[in-house]
Amino acid sequence: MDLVTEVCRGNLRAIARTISLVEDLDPQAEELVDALYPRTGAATVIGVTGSPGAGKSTLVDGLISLERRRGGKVAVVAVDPSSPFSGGAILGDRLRMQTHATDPGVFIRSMASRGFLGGTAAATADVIKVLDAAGYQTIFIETIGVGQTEIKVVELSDIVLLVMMPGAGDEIQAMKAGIMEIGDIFVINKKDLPGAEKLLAEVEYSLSFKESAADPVGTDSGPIDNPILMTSAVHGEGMEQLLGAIDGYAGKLDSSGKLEGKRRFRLERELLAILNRKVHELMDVHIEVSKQLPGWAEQLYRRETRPYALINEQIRKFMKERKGD
Ligand SMILES: Nc1nc2c(ncn2[C@@H]2O[C@H](COP(=O)(O)OP(=O)(O)OP(=O)(O)O)[C@@H](O)[C@H]2O)c(=O)[nH]1
Ligand SMILES: [Mg+2]
Repeated sequence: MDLVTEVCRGNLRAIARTISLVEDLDPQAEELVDALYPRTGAATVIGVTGSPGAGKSTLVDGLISLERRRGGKVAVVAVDPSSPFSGGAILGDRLRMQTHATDPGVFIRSMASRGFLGGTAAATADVIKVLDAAGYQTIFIETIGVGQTEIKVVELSDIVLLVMMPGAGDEIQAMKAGIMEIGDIFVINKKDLPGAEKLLAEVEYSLSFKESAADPVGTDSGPIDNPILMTSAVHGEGMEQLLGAIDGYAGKLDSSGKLEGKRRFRLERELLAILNRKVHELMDVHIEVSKQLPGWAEQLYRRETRPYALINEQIRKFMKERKGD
């Protein structure tokens, strides 16, 4: 099976296989991703994050239904945290999207986040490319917005939905500037529960302080207003409005040039991440960094060497050896 051709045709088995290769950092994956890259760029990537149990999956499930009615193919990538606190969560449990299990226009995939920070983000970025090339117009990435990994993953999105619910300490969360900064669209889910109005007031208050200067893209068309919506995902309430807000936001991102800026910025960071990883791998192959580390640390501990002198010396050695290649 020619994976590239089959992925572009939307062959589900080929897509799943390619994603596995990407996740496993298989040597084939680089070539596959490169071959698929020219076919990417059409998908809208929507990050969905927020506290555990806020209703992210239920919301995505509802959005998929609406999106499917319009005829678009939809993919969902759920990044599962490897943190010991939520490690017990079964992926299937986190994904309340069984409604769409048999719909060939919907692709749902879970990814376990990897040990090191860049790993998940890099793998997720490549998984998004595979799905994009496979013709999914909308790609949701669901993460639990607690850790660094999740924030990294969210950075891969064109639009980020921050999902909150009343009575979960989200009132306090809302006050944290960092968490407000990552959201484009704010969703107060479970509006059927007490405290939803209070949370809405608090989110509105916090957002009034949101610094437009923090916009990393730096286009001068001015900031786009952040919509705040109230939903009851489990009852299907507010879903059309949410989809409307997403469409509206996407339209403004596009027409203002911010989407383009965001994507260029993302590519810069992606390239830098690949470069960092490659340089690291290269060094590892040639001077076996991981194996040497304990010995180096021992030398340092005994004050037999100094940190920068040691590393600079290793780099010098490496460069000299490379010259002979
Ligand atoms: N009352 C109420 N419950 C809801 C609503 N939306 C979702 N729930 C329930 O909240 C629970 C968690 O929903 P999920 O969609 O799994 O939440 P999640 O944010 O994806 O959860 P994690 O992925 O585990 O972080 C489920 O029992 C849902 O049925 C809502 O609008 N109102
Ligand atoms: Mg979930």
